[in-house]
Amino acid sequence: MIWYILGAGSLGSLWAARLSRAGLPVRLLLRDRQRLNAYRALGGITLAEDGRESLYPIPAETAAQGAQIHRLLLACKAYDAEAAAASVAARLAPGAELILLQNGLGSQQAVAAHLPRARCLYASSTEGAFRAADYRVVFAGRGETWLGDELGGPAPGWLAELQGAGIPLQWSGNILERLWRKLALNCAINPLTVLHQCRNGELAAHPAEVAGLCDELGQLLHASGFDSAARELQDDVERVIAATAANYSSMYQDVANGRRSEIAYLLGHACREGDRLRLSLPLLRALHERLRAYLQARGLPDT
Ligand code: NAD
Ligand code: KPL
Repeated sequence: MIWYILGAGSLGSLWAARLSRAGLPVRLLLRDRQRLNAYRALGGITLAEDGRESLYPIPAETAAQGAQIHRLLLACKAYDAEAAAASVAARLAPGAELILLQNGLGSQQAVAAHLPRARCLYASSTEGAFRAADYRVVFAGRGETWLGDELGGPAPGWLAELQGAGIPLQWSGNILERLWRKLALNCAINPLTVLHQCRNGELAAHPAEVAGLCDELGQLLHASGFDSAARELQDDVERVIAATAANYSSMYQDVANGRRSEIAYLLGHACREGDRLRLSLPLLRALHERLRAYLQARGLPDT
C-alpha cells in the first residue's frame, strides 16, 4: 500500500524520507505541475540529519490526478488543511486512512467533517524540522509523535510499519487531550514571545503574565474534561520555558519571517471554545486581541 504525502514541507519531507529509506512505497502529492517540475529538477528530497545530507528520489505527482489513495499523510499548516484535503478528496478510496498532522485544533475536525467516508486520525508532534530551501529539510530536534482517533477506534495495523521506519510514533487513547495540552502550552508561551519580542526563556521575567494565562487555560482544560492537563499546565509551561530557554517559539519565527501564523487554531480556537463553554477568560481574549492587532500592524493575516 502506497503512503501518499500531501504537504512536502518540513515534517512531510521528514516522514517521506524515513518511509523511503525503510523501503516503503511513498509518493509526494504536489500542488501543481509547476511545483512538480521544480521538484523533479532537484531529483528528490534532501534531508540533513546529524550533519549529513542525503537525497531521497521519492516519486511525485500532482494532487489532482492519479490512482486511488488508501493512506495519506496530510502535513500542511492548519490554515491550509481543508483546501489541501479537498484537492485529493476525489481520489480517496472508501475507508481511506488519513493522518492529519497539524498543530492546534479545529482544522482536523473541519477536514474530517468533509471526508465522512475516510478514517481521519490526528497526530501531535514534538519533533522539529525546518526547510532550508524547497525540498531541502533539516531535522532539528528529536521528539515524539502521538497518533489517535477522536472517534475512539483501534490502533491501525500499519503503526508498527511506521515505527519500524524510525518515525517515533505512539498510539494515544486520548489524542484530543494530547492536542489540547500542546495547544495550551503554545497559547501560554508563543503569543507572549511575539508581543515581548523575546526568546522562550525570557518569559521567566514575566511570571505574573504567564501564571494568569495558565490559570485561564487551566479553566478551559478543566471545562473540556482534561483535569490532569489542567492541574499540570503551569508546571509544564515553566518546564518548557526553562528547557527551550534559548529558542524562539515557532510563532515568533513565523512572524519574524513574515509568514502566516496558526493563531486561529491556537488562541482563536481557545477563545471560541471559551465562548462555547461560557467561560469569560479575559486575559486570553485580551492576548488574542493584542496579537491580532500586532499581526495587522505588520500586514500579516490575523486569523
Ligand atoms: P511547512 O510549511 O514546512 O510545510 C507545509 C507544506 O504544505 C508546504 O510545502 C506547502 O507548500 C504544502 N501545502 C500547503 N497547501 C498545500 C496544498 N493544497 N497542496 C499541496 N501542498 C500544500 O509546515 P510544517 O512545519 O511541516 O508544519 C506542518 C504542521 O506540523 C503545522 O501545523 C505545524 O505547526 C506542525 N508542526 C511542525 C513542526 C516543525 O518542526 N516543522 C513541529 C511540530 C508540529
Ligand atoms: O511548541 C513550541 C513552539 O514553539 O511552537 C514550544 C517550544 C513548546 C513553545 O510553545
